[in-house]
Amino acid sequence: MMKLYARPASPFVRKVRVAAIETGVIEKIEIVIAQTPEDSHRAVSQFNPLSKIPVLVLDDGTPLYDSRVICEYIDSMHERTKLFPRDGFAKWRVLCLQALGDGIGDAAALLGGEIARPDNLRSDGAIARQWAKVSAATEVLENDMAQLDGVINIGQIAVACALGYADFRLTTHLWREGRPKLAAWIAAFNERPAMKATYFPRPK
Ligand SMILES: N[C@@H](CCC(=O)N[C@@H](CS)C(=O)NCC(=O)O)C(=O)O
Repeated sequence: MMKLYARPASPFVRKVRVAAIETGVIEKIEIVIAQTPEDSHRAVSQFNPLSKIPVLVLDDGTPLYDSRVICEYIDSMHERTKLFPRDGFAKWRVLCLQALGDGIGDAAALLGGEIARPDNLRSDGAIARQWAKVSAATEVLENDMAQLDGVINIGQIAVACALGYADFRLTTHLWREGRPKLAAWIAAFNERPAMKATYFPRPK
């Protein structure tokens, strides 16, 4: 079995898990979930000098990171419809959509972290900068929903996992306002069994 090093509420881990479920490769993966950042560091720093999850350790011990590389590796291991289009311009569009989705995830994580800092250390400028990224990215999607059309691909998965993470992480900055089409799209996408199987609720 390959081993996927994970944390419970990471959009990037979720992306890998959704890709693995959608392609059937999940059967070959054991998921190792660290409950604290310290446990995660202990588990993955030997495999990834950046000490970030997800890391996929192959059967021969080779570690792969980050989520983009892992998802593309997973996509090489099955014969179903490919999540990464192989050729033509569709490939670049899907990779760019993945980058947009991952960027929303990065910005939501930084935004959540900044909001959680003590009053005297929190930077309104940093909050505004990260929120502007989430807001602009969701606006670009809202204004051209055709980007999300077509058979399931890694770009759609990245966007869905990032928006799910924003729902989980942010209580004061809500991306759904003014984004009704994107909200409807994710409601439908969330019905996929792979999204349901990897859902994590907002903490009480
Ligand atoms: N670009 C990376 C991002 C991974 C990432 O940001 N992981 C976070 C958790 S969501 C992490 O492990 N952070 C711990 C740290 O930075 O020390 C990917 O796509 O996998």
